[in-house]
Amino acid sequence: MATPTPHTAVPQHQPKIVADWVDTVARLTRPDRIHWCDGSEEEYQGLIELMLGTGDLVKLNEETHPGCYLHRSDPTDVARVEHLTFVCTHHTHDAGPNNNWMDPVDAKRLMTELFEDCMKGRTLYVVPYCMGPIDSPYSRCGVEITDSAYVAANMKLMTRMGAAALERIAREGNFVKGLHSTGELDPDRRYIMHFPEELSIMSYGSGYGGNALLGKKCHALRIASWQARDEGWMAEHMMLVGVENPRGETHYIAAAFPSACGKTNLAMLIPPESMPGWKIWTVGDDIGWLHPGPDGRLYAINPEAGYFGVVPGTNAQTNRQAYEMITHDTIFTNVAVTADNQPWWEGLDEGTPVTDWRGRPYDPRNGPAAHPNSRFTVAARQNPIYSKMADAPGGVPISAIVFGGRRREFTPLVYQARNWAHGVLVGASVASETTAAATGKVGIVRRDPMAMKPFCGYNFGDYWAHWLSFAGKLEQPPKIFHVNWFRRDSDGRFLWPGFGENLRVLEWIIARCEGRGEAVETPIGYLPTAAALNSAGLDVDAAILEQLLTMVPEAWRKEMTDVEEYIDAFDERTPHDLKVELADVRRRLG
Ligand code: OXD
Ligand code: MN
Repeated sequence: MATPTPHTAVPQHQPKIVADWVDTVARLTRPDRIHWCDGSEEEYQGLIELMLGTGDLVKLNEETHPGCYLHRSDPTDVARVEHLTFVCTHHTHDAGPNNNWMDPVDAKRLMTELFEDCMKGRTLYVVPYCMGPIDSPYSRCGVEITDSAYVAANMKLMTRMGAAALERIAREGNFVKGLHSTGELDPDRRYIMHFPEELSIMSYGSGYGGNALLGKKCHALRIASWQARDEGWMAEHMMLVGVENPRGETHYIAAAFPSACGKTNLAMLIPPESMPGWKIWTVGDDIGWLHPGPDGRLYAINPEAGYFGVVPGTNAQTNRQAYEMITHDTIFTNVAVTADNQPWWEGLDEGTPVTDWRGRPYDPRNGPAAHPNSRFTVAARQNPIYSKMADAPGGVPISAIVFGGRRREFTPLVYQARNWAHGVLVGASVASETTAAATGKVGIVRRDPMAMKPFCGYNFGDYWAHWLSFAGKLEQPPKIFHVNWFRRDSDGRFLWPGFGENLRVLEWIIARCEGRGEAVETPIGYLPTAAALNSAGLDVDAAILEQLLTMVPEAWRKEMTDVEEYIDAFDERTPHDLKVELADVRRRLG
């Protein structure tokens, strides 16, 4: 006999397609209670109170940080788990060598066993959400079922969550299904499974953002990239920023950098004093959905409504907007605290930690006080430079796409691809040092095409073909660039000051988009001349600048051999045109 579902507080307009699924999940997971999230402030406060009661949250200093809370995660659950993340397609080649693959039938069997009865004694939260402005044709909805109040509260900050999303789902009749349980937080019983062919996700055993807030990486990148390929758009690991020049003209730039490589800082950049009149407007800091627009340009929306940013290093100099934004109404995860209960992290130039991220008395012998991947969750509207265009249903027109990685050697500060197809090769060639955003060794250079290695929901070979196809879909494609803020000298010191000074590079990029900006042609693309880069008030030696703007052929010959080896691993799925671009660069390099 079927187990009856427990008492359910249902909203008035409960779409049957969602209710039926909730019912099925409840029969499997057997929660004590079901809560349909309406997305209201009162509900958020209720979730906070509940977590203060259970000890899942600690209240921070109300005077200095009103509305701020600290969550300490399980110490084994602090980052994305790429080795436990799977794309489950009927044919293994559709997931590609860039993903871990499991047969969908086997994956379902494994996950069904894990989910069976797992919500006994817990509340099942139904979290309807919309990725993107609620009235945008480019937005897509999902429902996350979770047994974590922390996840429900974070989803409220990160997405357009609640009643309006549920109404849209009822109208459209479809949604991405995301099922999540923290399970026992046992690293040996932890899986993040994606079923792109049926637009669903099952995540078990982790409460960490990228594994558990299913709207973000799982839906808005892995599932959406698959949907985007089928529907003729792109879901990318890109921040989106409006750069306004002193004449009041704004260009929008999309930049794809791997995790923890400065997308949030670039999206909130503070112009240096020597560049008066420039303004920056944040559209998004992590994900961009890009669509060909009616005028032949590429338009972008940010599917998210909040930031889940890396905390360490944030201070009034590196990112004043973020620093101020997280002084109120913020959930911190895995930071340290001071004696008067203020949040503390490495790189904060004030205060002293007394308790580390694990809740132990701070002792430097135990490592950093805040976890290197400690995070803030905050609603985007708290950002003082949140773009008015971030809610525009049609998105913002993109002038330039910028790829970047964390490379200590030879990759120049900036260069421009010759054209769209060459730009796709530049994107496919991105490599970067690994960071604490995922479990595993930090600082190892790995290939991370388009910064999508952990997030592309299908075979990279097909993905590059999809990218190449946009040459025919756009009359005015964005210009494509590559940047590297992370070059170092032999003593490990950074050669480029970064942060606000990166605006000088954006200025050159914009000039190139407008058909200005002096450049020299090299085998890898166009590099700025030192004179073309605005250096008024810049504190960098001419010789260092020269080094940053030089292409070293021997290093690039080796680099392109590595790239070739990498893209060839995708066999017959690697598009011929990409190989042609690569051969062309190799020929130019001699
Ligand atoms: C993120 C990530 O959290 O890329 O944005 O890991
Ligand atoms: Mn990211």
